[in-house]
Amino acid sequence: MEAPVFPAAFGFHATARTERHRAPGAAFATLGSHTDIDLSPPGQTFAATLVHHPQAAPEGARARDGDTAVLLAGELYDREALRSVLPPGEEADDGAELLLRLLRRYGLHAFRLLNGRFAAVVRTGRRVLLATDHAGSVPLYCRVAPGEVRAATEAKTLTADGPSRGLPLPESRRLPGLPDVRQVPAGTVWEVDLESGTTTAHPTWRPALARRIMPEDEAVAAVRAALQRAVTARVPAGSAPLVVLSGGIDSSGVAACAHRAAGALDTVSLGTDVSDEFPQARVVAEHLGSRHREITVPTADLLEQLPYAIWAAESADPETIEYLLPLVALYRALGGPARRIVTGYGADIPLAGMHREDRLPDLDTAVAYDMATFDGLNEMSPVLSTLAGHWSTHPYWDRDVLDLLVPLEAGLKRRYGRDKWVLRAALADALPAETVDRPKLGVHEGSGTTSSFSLLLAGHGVAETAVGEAKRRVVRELFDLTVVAGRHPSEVSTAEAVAAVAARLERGAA
Ligand code: IOT
Ligand code: MG
Repeated sequence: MEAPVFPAAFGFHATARTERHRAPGAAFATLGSHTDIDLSPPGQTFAATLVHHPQAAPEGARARDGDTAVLLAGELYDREALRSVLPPGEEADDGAELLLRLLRRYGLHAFRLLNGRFAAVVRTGRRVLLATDHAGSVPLYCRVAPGEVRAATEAKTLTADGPSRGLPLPESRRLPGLPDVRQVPAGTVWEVDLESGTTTAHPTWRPALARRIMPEDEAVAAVRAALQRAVTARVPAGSAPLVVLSGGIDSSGVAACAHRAAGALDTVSLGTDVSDEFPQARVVAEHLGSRHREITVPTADLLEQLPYAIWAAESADPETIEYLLPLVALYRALGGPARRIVTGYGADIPLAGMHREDRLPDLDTAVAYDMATFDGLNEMSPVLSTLAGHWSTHPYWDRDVLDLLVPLEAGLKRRYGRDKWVLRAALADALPAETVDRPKLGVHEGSGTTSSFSLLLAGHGVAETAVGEAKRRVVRELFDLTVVAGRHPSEVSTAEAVAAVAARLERGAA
């Protein structure tokens, strides 16, 4: 079976209760149609609002069998393998139904089998399972109290609520300003006893800590094959995917694989009035014969979209937000019908691409650190694009690609004076030589975001040494307004937040 263009659901807000209850309406940042579903057992509640593409089939996001009901936002990439383990006659094509049958066979260990981009809630008898994919790429938040579990793919939908009755939960990220809302960690199933609220964590995936030695040619062939497989699983046959293309090795590699999988390709590049990488992206677009677009967003407009990026990512981490801002601006500027977008995001993490020197110990320190700290940053949240109606997916963070890339010994990542050597070598036949040899430029650099944000702060009198702290405060302020207080980002101004933070810093300094 071919992959559909859109998953059955982009997200959800779900309520499980030991009593009857009418769930409140949810205000998602995700753009789409809402479908209310009711999977309640007699006298109790298991109900949800799904948010989905208007032409998607939201029935695919729910399934039920006896006292077990499943809710699934997002998609699975190893569907064929998953189907192959089910007894004949029990195969299900996809989505929630497939998950339900796997749960029947493996219990909650079914989640250890999944390679996907999803968040799931399962109600089975008196237990509720809350599950994330290996990367936590679809954020999943919850509020747990005795007799009630509420879970949602956007934290902001859990704030409009009555008195606080939060329970202590296993180790998890708290959100600033939302004391009762917890984020289910990446690669984890939380098993909640609905009556008591007692919660047990079951890890389902962790990044490799050991490193693996491989002959050059073997590593190169494995990387090529794994990346192609991951991209193919994300590209529906018969329709051209859209690759967001900077012209760097990561996105160009994804574009080459996507072209190979789909036979046709659309690409788009973002630039600002300050800087762009248009010539580099054009080289790749011409080489692959993609239908290519260039979109220029003025820097001032880009910075005014900070509230949108924070509202979507639900993260107050200033560095991550700076990476995500140009992408959110690009998704919002696309216009036209909703698209399936494939990105090169995430390649820098297992390959230490943000790391710029030659020493292998430092390279592996960067990989180990980044793989230990990505959780909760939400840098791959689908909301970054679904806020404009588009579904995005990240082949470098495919579970099998990560399981290959992370453990490669550092000398394969940095070799012959090249960064990301193994990836460059894997793509040498598929891309122009100048693309394969091009050094790394971060998205925040290529689009001038970092310097424009710094300049805006300097323009408000923030001293150079205080710029980092000022950015942290501006991002937090915008988080409080959009995520915690629930203001729409169109009503929130970056310039005002910057002015307020600059004034406070000045008073503090005086
Ligand atoms: P970067 O690698 O520059 O960009 C990520 C993806 O965004 C690219 O692969 C490409 O698909 C898209 N993109 C970037 N620039 C443009 C553009 N001008 N036009 C169109 N598409 C573009 C940061 C970064 O530098 O992104 N991302 C790191 C990870 C951040 C660190 N996170 C962490 N330690 N947890 C990454 O791995 O991608
Ligand atoms: Mg990159």
